[in-house]
Amino acid sequence: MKSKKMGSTDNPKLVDLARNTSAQENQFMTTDQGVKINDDANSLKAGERGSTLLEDFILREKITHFDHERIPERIVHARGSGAHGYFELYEDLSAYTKAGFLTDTTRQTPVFVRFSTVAGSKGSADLARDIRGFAVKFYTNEGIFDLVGNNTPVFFIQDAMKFPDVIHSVKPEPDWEIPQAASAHDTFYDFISLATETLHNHMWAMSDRAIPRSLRMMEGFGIHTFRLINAQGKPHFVRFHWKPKLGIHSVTWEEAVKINGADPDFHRRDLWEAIATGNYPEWELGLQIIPEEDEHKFDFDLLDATKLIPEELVPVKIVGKMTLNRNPDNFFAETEQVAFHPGHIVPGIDFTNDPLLQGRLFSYTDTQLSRLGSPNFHEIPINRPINPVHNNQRDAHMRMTIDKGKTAYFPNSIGGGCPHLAKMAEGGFHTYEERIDAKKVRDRSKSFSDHFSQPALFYRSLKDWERNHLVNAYAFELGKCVYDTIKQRMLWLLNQIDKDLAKRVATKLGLAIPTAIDKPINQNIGADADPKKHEPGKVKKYLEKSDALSQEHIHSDTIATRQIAILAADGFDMKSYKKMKDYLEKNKAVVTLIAPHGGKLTCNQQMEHTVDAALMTTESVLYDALYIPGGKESINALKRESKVFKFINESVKYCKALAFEGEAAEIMDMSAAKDFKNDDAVFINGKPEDFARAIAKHRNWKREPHTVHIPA
Ligand code: HDD
Repeated sequence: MKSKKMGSTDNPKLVDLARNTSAQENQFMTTDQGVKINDDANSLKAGERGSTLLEDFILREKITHFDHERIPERIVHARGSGAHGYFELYEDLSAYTKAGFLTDTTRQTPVFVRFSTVAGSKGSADLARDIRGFAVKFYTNEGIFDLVGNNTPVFFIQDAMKFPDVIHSVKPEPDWEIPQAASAHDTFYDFISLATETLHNHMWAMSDRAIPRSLRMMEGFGIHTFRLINAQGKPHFVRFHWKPKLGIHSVTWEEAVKINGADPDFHRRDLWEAIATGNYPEWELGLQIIPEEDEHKFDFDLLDATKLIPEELVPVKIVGKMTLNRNPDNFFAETEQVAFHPGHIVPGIDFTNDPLLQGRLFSYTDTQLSRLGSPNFHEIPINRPINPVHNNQRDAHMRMTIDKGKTAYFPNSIGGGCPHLAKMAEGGFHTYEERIDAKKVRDRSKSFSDHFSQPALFYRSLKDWERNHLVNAYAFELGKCVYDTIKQRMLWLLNQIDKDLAKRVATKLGLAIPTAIDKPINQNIGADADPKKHEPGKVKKYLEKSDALSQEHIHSDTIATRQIAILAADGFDMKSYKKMKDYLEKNKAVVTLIAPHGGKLTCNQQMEHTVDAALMTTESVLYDALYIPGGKESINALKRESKVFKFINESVKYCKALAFEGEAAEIMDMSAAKDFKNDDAVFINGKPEDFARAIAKHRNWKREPHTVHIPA
């Protein structure tokens, strides 16, 4: 493996993008036609107070361009954040695939990643309860491979035919365009309670996975079963996983709501700042590889995107690592114009008959035509491969390439038969020759009809704190619905999944669980299909639980990039402050000095310290932990600030690590923290390393049941 890490100068994709970048330094301002401009503030007029002249080409050009600056936002995943990086392979996988980026361990393959929420508009807030998109574009030497996944291992529906329905149901309701970036409304629950295949992914959406602490702290999944094909043509089924090196962490729903107000760009900022400060996010690539002969050995269908393959049944083989080490230069040019497509595959990877994947293969090119405006979207710098492109596709809007020669057809003799075809041995793509002997039907396999076993497995596998959050999420979301019939249908379904879950949600809703419902609940089926054939079956317990489904399963002991709030006022104790700050910063945490006022603070050693944020400009929910150094004068000043108590109480309530030094104990005694002196993550005159250890654990969830009385 290459030891040197791919940086900005040797990343072939970044070198390729540099061909199109433009910097303004020391340049004259010109029109789009290159004419130098000497007044950019005043239009051309018939006299100082006269009307503007149509002749003013500078004004016309500027306004015309502005008028057309917007393109349609993505129909789903409109809100997103992107970054560049590279992928490196740990071991040669040629036993399974001939894809170069999965066989050549000396290569580093450039990637561009876009994370997104699904339902909200481009300008919506980052902490919506939602699935996160996790789309990776690999610029391989053999062409582009896009792994267009999510942060959950399953999807809402089994067949692409229902995609417009599930999306229409979750998007704002069409009459009043409410609610924005939220699933908590009637149309969504109307749909999902009638289409029971949605229940598994929905349960992930109700879990903490849907409110990540950071885009850098979530898993990614390719979801569908794909095929790997080796050089001998032998296939294996595969599912792709991304495992974050920082562990999987979330905020609570109450925090999410507050963060959306305090910093709607919380995730975008976090990703950007981590990369800008050299704390490069990393994920390991994992593969679940299944021999073709094992296709039917599971209690579920590998082609069903609403089912995961428990890691206990097929372990995830870690094969490589992705590092994101460069922010985009221009959001629109890169993050907005990037066009992913699950149909962008390279030799060595192939599709399966998963009916959801099959439909996606149509949708993604189609959507770029209206979003980016032309079949030439592959020429947009962020989308073009790093290897050469030659074919007989020609013309259309905004064609950039100037194709030379007389021929644009194949076969030809005038052009010497070029571009010529590649044999398989020369890297020509060859579709896996799957044997098919079937009737053409509009139907779904009965092997897709188990809709309850995996949501039940998911619920059983969560830790107590995760289950509590999930129950609250259901209660919140259903509580926002207006129609009792919808809530009851959901309760009835939850009861099929897990009695404890249904009971707890019902209690919070103040509703009884119905013993029967008056509507058929599975409307997946076509009019002629036999409803009996498609009725969701009872819960099967093929596995008691899967530890991998709990967020506790990936740990990290680092505090790098963790945001630590230090509250202080003039006269704070320099010695203890410095000791803590130095330790945290040495371990790459981000320390923010917050004070009742902006400008400078003077410590008890009469030194000046720059205030990073005035109390009024920031909120505790934006930080991972809180530290208050001693110093009599400082503590007396902090006692007069109600926001200080908001900081402490919220930090206690949301189970964060807190440290108090010297006189700060007096403030602690005036706050909700006073009842938590023996808490594992609360420190009075504690050691910085113990505080750091508690921060690395993210939260002390054991505290949570004891914080219900805190009105934060
Ligand atoms: Fe999709 C975008 C992920 C099913 C149709 N999808 C989109 C993006 C992600 C996913 C991450 C954003 C890519 C970006 O950042 O630009 N979609 C998924 C996953 C699915 C899935 C993991 C199921 C396993 N999608 C799916 C279906 C259809 C679509 C079944 C249609 C039949 N998806 C689209 C789209 C989008 C899109 C409308 C909107 C913008 C775009 O494609 O480029 O075509």
